[in-house]
Amino acid sequence: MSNGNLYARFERVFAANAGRAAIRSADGTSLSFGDLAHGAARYANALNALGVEPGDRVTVQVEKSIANVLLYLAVLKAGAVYQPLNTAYTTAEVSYFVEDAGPKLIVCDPARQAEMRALGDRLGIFAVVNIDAEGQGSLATMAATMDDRHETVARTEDDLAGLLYTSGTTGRSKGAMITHANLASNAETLVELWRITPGDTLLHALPIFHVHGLYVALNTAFLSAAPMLWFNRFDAKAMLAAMPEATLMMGVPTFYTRLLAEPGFTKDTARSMRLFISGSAPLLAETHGEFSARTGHAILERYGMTETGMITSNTHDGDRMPGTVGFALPDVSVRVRGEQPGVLEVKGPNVFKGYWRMPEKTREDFTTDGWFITGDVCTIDAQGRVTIVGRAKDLIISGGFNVYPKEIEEVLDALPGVGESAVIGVPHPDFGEGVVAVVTAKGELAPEAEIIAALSGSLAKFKVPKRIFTVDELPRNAMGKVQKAELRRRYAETFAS
Ligand code: MCA
Ligand code: AMP
Repeated sequence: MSNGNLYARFERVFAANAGRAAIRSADGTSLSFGDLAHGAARYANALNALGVEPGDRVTVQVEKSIANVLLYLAVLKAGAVYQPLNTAYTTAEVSYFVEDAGPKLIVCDPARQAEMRALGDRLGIFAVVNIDAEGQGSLATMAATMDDRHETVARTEDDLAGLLYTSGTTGRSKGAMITHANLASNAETLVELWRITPGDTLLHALPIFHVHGLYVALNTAFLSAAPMLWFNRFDAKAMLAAMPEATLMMGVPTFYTRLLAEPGFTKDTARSMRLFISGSAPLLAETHGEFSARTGHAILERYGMTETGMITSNTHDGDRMPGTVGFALPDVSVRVRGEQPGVLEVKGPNVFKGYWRMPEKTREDFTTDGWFITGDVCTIDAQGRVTIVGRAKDLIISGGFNVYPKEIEEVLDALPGVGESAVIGVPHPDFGEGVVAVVTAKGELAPEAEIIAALSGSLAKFKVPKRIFTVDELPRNAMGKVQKAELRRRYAETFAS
């Protein structure tokens, strides 16, 4: 039987393209596909030397770097389970994810080594090593001394490749168990659908701790042998400078609004580009229109989730309709039961295996006939075109990052002087939605800036409300439920530019 390990597919591509450039970054670093294979092997040997065995989780919270890519590949190659964490997460947030996942190894930034070692000691985790923003650190040093041959571990397609945490509207964050087959099917489908070939060059500026930058971008580039121009973070001017050498870009809507804000961004800048893809948050029809007027390119919008990878996409050759997310991918099925609009349900080889050690939560999020319930409220037209019209889940998406109001409200409510709170998302010119909190006072309430500072101690920066408003009372309906729609109306102009 052939090896179901996703890395085994990459390995074949890397071998066939060994001499070609795979990743180039602005600082002059350049790796061929052969270098990727050797680097992944060295890191995999380092993981093994640190005691990592097939099925073990490896928690990774490091700044984006090419070394981080090698680590991702190595975890797959070693048959272990990759658990990436947003670099913005505070130690308090990371503790939960680590405790829940029970990894064999933590890879962190050197600045967090002492904290993570202490956490590791508390949880009985054997090894804590590091990689910094330049790709240096104890793990990198160790990998450099390792053999560059390593036999890719055999995995079945149903074995876990990744454990990606997503928060929920209620309760604790859940680890989505992603299999090798989930990743392989989704990446293969996208390569075909978006016509990605070795002749493409992908601008990669997304973080690689979430599905978009990690699985959608990296896996499709590796499977298709498309080289990447590498950016450790998104910077509109740097993207413009590199764009004439690229053909393909993937980004969240904020990338596109920031590019449009650059007067130097013209049709000429985009002359070699073949395809711009957007996802993770709604792309405003206005942005789509402005982009096409400026560059002549219709942005292709697609839709997905951590639990499912990509679900729908506009087509490569047909209309790319602003405001819609296109059609179910060829091997994916979607439905809305009952009246439209309704909650979209999805089935297919892309759908995850369930939530890590949470069979109850898994059952709740699947229908009895096995469809995953997305929580996105959609319409599906007669041709099968999907439009997202709302969310059944109380979720804010800010610059492509998910913020769950309940989590912020709980932290706010625990602050002295706060009576109760409601956290909402309102239109934001840069982030699409901006996080706003509305609170009532109980006794003496600290000034807005102090509340924001207090929240920043325990919550990732992107979750912290950009504004906090105080009211005498929160608006409630007859059932006593806070009327968030009313609050969103009231504070709609908060970030109006
Ligand atoms: C940074 N800040 C943010 C955000 N990012 N605040 C709210 N929302 C954000 N997304 C904070 C910073 O900490 C800083 O705070 C201030 O805002 C301004 O930072 P700035 O320098 O403008 O930010 P940046 O570093 O340029 O980052 C903006 C960004 C980044 C490039 C848009 O957020 C980003 O890379 N987003 C991509 C997210 C993504 O990959 N999502 C995919 C999820 P202060 O000034 O106070 O220090 S996967 C997914 O959703 C599914 C599966 C799918 O379909 O893809
Ligand atoms: P995550 O939990 O980070 O994987 O985020 C998944 C959620 O992002 C989906 O359930 C949608 O609500 C949202 N999302 C992803 N792509 C799009 C899109 N193109 N338009 C609107 N919402 C999107």
